[in-house]
Amino acid sequence: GPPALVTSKPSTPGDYAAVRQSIAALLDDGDYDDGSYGPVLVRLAWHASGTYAKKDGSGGSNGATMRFAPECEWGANAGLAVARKLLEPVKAAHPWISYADLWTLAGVVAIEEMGGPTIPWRAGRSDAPDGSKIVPDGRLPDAKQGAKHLREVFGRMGFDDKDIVALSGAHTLGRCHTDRSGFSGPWTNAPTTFSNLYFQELLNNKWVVKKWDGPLQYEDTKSQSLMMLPSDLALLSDRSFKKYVTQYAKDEEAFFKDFAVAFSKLLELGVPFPAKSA
Ligand code: DDH
Repeated sequence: GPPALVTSKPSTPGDYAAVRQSIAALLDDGDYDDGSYGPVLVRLAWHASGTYAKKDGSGGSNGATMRFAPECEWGANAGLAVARKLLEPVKAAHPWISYADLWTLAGVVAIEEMGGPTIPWRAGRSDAPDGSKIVPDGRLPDAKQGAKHLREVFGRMGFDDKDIVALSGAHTLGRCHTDRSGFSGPWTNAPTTFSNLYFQELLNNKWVVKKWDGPLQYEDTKSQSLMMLPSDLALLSDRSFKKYVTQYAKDEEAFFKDFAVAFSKLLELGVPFPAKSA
């Protein structure tokens, strides 16, 4: 039947399987991008979480503050209104789930539905009443920068080199949009399948500066249809990063395992889960 029927099926509070089903039913749309909303939902989960700072516990997915200005208007979040709007019928059908849990769960379901690993996910996030806890703009990574910047941004969240490379493998999904980031094109030829293809393309192609009016980005010399951001190429030019790129290009199982751990951790940064009893 039509997805709307699935989406509007009411559920009992705590029935996350029902929410997962509603999200999964929304993913495919032949008229959107490469045929799936999966990639943009993954990006929403990541940007909702990637504002975290370990030193003071600020930012992170708890609160779902991207509902409010100025966070929803940050340049880095351009295009994510598509993902937030897509999830509104899911929220309406399951009003007991918080936006913060819904956005992170949607990223998890999208990855699993696109063939990726099972991502450990638990509920427990609540929604902030307003934007008073929005952190300063500028915490998400800048695609124009290199290895030092990546270590600063991801180190602030508590991630190491291996985590940075594993998480960057999410660029096997989706594409850049000129009307969102200014960049253009996909990283792989299978942007709606979660795989280690990003690392293979990164390693096995020759990347040259794309000649165009837009911001500095790279294209492969063979097909000239794939892209890399300056920040993606930093994973090749830095010796410590490159070690993991090489490993993940060869060993998809290792990538899936490390990605699942790192992505799950990302989505839980700063979330006040009740302490486990001993
Ligand atoms: Fe990313 N990303 N990302 N990214 N990202 C873009 C798209 C997508 C950077 C910049 C961009 C991660 C890390 C980085 C996804 C997931 C993740 C775009 C294009 C830019 C620019 C946006 C647009 O025009 O629509 C930079 C810089 C970094 C970094 O320095 C490490 C991480 C860690 C993830 C993750 O999910 C764990 C996904 C998915 C997309 C595709 C979105 C879409 O709509 O398609």
